[in-house]
Amino acid sequence: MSKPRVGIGILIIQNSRILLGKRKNSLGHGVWATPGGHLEFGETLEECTKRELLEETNLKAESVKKLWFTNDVYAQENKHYVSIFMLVDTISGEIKNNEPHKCAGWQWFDLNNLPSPLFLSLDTLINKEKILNKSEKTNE
Ligand code: IPR
Ligand code: MG
Repeated sequence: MSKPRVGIGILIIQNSRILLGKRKNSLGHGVWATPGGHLEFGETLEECTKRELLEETNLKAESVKKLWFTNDVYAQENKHYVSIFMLVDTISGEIKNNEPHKCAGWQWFDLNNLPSPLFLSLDTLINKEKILNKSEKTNE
């Protein structure tokens, strides 16, 4: 039986807007998710955050903070991830869709008007754990 893996979700929030992309992967195809991906062997959470953000969006994370975690079973895909959400409040560079085979494109969404459906771990974070409270929503 396969074991749970660790995923990193990267929250880029500016002026009450969050950066999301529509996934084209097998896990969560067609749903809206933050940048992020698998923690590789030996990586720190900060290294993984910086690597995944650059790989997927071309953005450089200048500051990285641990925020929260979720524990999710993706029943349809028979996968189980603990996702650690990292908050990146300072970025540099120009946003590019570096992995068009995995993401339809990156867009900013108002935190009070998010698209649907959300990727399971992000949905858990926002709607079950209620972690993105007013203070994060107004992080400018
Ligand atoms: P990669 O590593 O391809 O970016 O993985 P992902 O985007 O499919 O993310 C998997 C982990 C999730 C649960 C955050
Ligand atoms: Mg990814």
